[in-house]
Amino acid sequence: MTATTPSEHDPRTVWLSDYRPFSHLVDRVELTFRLSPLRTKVAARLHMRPNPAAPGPHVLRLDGEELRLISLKLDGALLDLTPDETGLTIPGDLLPDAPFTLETLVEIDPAENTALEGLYMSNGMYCTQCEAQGFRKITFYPDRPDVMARFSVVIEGEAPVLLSNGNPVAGTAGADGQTRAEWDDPWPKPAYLFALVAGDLVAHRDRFTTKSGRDVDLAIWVRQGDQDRCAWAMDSLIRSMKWDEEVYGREYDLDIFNIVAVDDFNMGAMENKGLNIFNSKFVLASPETATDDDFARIEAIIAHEYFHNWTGNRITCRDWFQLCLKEGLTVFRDQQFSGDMRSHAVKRIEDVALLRARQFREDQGPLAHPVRPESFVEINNFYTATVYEKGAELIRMLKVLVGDQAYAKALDLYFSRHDGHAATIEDWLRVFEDVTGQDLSQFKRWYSEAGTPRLQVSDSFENGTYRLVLRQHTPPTPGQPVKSPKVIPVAVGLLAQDGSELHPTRILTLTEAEQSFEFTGLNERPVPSILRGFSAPVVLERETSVTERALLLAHDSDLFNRYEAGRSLAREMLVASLSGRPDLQEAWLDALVPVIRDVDLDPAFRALILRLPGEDDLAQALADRGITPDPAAIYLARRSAGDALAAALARDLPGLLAGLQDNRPFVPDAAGAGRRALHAALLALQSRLDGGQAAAAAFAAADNMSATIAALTALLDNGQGQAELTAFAGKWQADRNVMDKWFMLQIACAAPGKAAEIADALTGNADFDLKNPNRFRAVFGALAANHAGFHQADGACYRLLADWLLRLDTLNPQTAARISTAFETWPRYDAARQALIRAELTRISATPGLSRDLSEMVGRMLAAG
Ligand code: B3K
Ligand code: ZN
Repeated sequence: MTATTPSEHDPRTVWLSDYRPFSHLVDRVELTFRLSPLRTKVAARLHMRPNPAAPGPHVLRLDGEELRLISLKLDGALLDLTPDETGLTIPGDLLPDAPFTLETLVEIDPAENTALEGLYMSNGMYCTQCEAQGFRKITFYPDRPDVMARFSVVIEGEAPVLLSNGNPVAGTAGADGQTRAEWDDPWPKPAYLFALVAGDLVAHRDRFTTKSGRDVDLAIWVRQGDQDRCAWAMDSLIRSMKWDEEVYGREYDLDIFNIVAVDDFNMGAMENKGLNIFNSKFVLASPETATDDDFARIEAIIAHEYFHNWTGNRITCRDWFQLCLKEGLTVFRDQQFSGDMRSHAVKRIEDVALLRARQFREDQGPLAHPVRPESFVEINNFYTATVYEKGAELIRMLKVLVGDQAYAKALDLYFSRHDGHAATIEDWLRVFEDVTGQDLSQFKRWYSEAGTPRLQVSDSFENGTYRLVLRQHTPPTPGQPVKSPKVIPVAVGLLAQDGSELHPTRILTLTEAEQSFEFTGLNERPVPSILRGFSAPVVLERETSVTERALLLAHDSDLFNRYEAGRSLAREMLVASLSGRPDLQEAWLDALVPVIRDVDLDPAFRALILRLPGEDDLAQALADRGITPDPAAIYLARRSAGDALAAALARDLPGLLAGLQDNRPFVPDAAGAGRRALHAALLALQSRLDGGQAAAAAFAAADNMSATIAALTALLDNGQGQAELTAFAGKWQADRNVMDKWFMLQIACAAPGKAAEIADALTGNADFDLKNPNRFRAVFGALAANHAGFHQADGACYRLLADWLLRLDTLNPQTAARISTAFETWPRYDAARQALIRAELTRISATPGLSRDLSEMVGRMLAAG
């Protein structure tokens, strides 16, 4: 019997194997918007013809949801057809077998649109979000990415600023306050890249000249008062444009590039052609309001959306199953960019930490799915860490396997062969095959099989030959009980016992379930450094001694694996103390403390290595060893390790902290960020020793948000900081993005047993706004991330979250579904907690009128039982 997943039984399921080309082609789209909050009129004129590549008969099915159809005309003649819940069908016998024009007039209510998909309003401003299937809430249209058309848009309203994709054609403002603008996008695009913005906005402007001499006007549009917080985003945009020219040979292709900041947004940002729309959190920054992490994230997201102009927009996806084609590649490109702008090693360590925390977690639970899924009920549920982050890892592996030069050639071929088309993973892999002559059919399994491979290693040394035996195994995932061997590039270097490099990095390509590799001519038994740079997204399972890890931590030439040695030492130590095995704390401290004291080592790296494995990570580590995690015990073990580290560094802390004190003006560069990150980590340790004295002083002296948050976090973690919280709120009350931090921190730092109470109280705060996804995430994202807090034994947090997910689902299903992943790890816990979570999931799933989004997620999670 083959395993099934719940979506297979859902009649709404869409299958990759059912893909068919669309019946018609759309050559041009002319849209006219007459804006009004409750009655926006959208007139659409579609110039269409039968698609010669699609077999007839050519019935025309247009998607459309929540639209009031006023009129429908075919080649000028009125048609009397009634739409159904999801669209409009025009029978084949009414359609000419030649080009025709279809005109619709519909009415929509942007002010009532709380789902933030389609055309909606945020603080009086109109904006759109069409990916994945929001355009069907604007007008009747074949809302699928393989239908690419040229769009021209007229906007009529009262707002001073009216924006859409492409280049501006004309704009007028009448004395009566009526405004009108015309936009034309010369590049054919799918509907999901359509965008419109209208509002009372001001621009922060700059210019960019492309390498072939095109002058581009750049503008970041924000609300009055926010224009002095756009400089960093603009600087990041200009660096991204230059980088894409230099590294990928990709130039910008319009005369204008607009970015708009919006407060109410379901995700980070959106790459609409020539008109990127951003969550304001990922645009606005000043040293007073944004932390180093915020600055780095803004830089990365600005780059990501800009890079989509080629990987996503010029070359788009044939269907939504190919989502990783644009997302995995674009994430990989933004990771490369951030590495070039900052430090490659530090960036890699951070990316892998995120991959493990989000993607490995997903891959090991009931929501596991392949990088290219085969079915979905709601596509918005598949904008996941697997599609994005694992998708990027697959590109990174490909690059390692074919080499940098072949990678560059393959990308050039990809851009020239598929420009202007909607492509597939098959197209993507074929360019690599054509360039290298390699057969990538086995590599392709990475796209179709879910789950994180386990890599086991054993070794031997005899007569100067060192032999490594590598074994791979991927545990079953929902719907995929049996896995096959993958192509795994394993980067290995060898160290001598004195820490010097015996053998530089070599790529061992594992293709079988088990394979051995030899290194010959060695004079001593080496210490292997395996999976350097994290060359593949796998779990390395290797029993090794503390001495060996300490040697790698002290000497590995690969900074990632130095970090990895430190991380695994800490993890083993904590797992050992939690499972009653002999205490490894001393050995861990002996290895770690010298690294922290080493002032010649990059502060950013030392900050990362000081970070103890997270509670969720430890829970998974225990579950992997067949031990049921006890959240409260994990919390205590981690705390006591922190106390021990603070004690071991007691004499060094004042000097180290003083050495990192920086009186220069704040610059959000990597060096400054690294120093501040190390300062923050040490300050947290110092607080364990001095009762929060240094942190309170640091809070009072802080002149930038990074320092403020570092000090406040140290205090809250120590059970203090109430006066500081009040002062913070007093100062920032009017700033939504900063106040999100205030909400988030209190819950993230809540002691076990207090999280439900604090989160509940915060939902009663006058500034809690269910309709604002950032605020909802600040509260409930933080609650889910506070491991011991969330898993409070009486289930109070489970109930609280379920209650609020149900409330949010009636307004904004997409965000409700996203945050429901808080429950995805439930099968790891004890029977009592499992029963409590199952009860909440069951309660949600039994609620009448549940959205497709949330019901799919809850159904998949429940199926794990
Ligand atoms: N492509 C968008 C994400 C759209 C999400 C739709 N639920 C942002 C990005 O990945 O760049
Ligand atoms: Zn993207």
